[in-house]
Amino acid sequence: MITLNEFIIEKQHDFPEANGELSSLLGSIVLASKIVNREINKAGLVDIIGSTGIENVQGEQQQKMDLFANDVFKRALAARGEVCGIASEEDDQYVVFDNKSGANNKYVVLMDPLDGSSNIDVNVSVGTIFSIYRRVSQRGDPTALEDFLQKGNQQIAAGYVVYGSSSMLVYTTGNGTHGFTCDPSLGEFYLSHESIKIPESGYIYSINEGNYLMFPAGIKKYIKYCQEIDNKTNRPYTSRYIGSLVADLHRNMLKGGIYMYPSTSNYPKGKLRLLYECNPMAMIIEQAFGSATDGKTRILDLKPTTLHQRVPFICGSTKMVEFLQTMLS
Ligand code: P6P
Repeated sequence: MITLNEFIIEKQHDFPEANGELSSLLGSIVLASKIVNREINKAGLVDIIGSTGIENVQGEQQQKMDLFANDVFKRALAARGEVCGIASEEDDQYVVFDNKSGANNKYVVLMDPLDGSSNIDVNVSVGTIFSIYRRVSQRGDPTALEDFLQKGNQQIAAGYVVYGSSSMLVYTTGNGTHGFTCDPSLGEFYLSHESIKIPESGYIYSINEGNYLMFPAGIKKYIKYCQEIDNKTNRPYTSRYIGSLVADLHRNMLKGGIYMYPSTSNYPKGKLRLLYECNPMAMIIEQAFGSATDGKTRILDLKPTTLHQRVPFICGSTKMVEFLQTMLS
């Protein structure tokens, strides 16, 4: 039974030049996720569910838990002192740590502190998503927007926490994707899924079919394909969609499947955010031998232009993603 912190330290030795800063940064994320996990597990008992009545930069109703999680992760990252800046789904602008030590730090973190938070009130799994880069601006200078607008293929680490029937932290530093399950009696994450490999194909498709009439023709064609009787299984595919990206992607990564959030008339560029949802999830899924595209281009190769930009997002089992793309071209 190896703990997450032991695993992080052990894997640090994979990077000869590592001097513990990334391990320390990951440790602050682990600490914050334990605090958020504790509050989510008793959300119905304390005044922390429901909306704040404030609309966030995304134009969505900010949930009380969104603000709580955002604050916990930012304070944990600031306290550990390894980052020079943070960008969050919940904040319009990125946060700069410009005190003397902050300006000398070499990492930036982008995060969706609580994805799918509207599900909390009905006890459906939610998640945290994070992405870590080395800054490109000069150490000692103020953190710059360019530090955050890097291609996803420049990430040095990415991960998510799924607060579900059990809570898991799944992350990669580019040497495979590994999963850790929280033992609530100890509040400790233990290695439970080393080197996750998504089945190269599967029979689960995840999409909000309520938007069917708004989908591009190729997506409609693929959904109809999934609903035909498959000659191997003699049944149609299974539709599984719970409206929580982390939970939907986590299930599909373990069982095989495809998640789609294409462009619609409500979201002409897609709904999901490139920097702190699609890029980290794409790195995680690719390190588990899956694929992630916007329907044409590999997600990790997209050049970001704005902090909160949205992209169409298709990810999961490689053969399923590749087959869908033949219907989109
Ligand atoms: P819809 C949650 O708000 C989220 O960002 C993802 O977690 C989820 O997959 C998607 O949006 C759900 O969106 O439009 O289907 O409710």
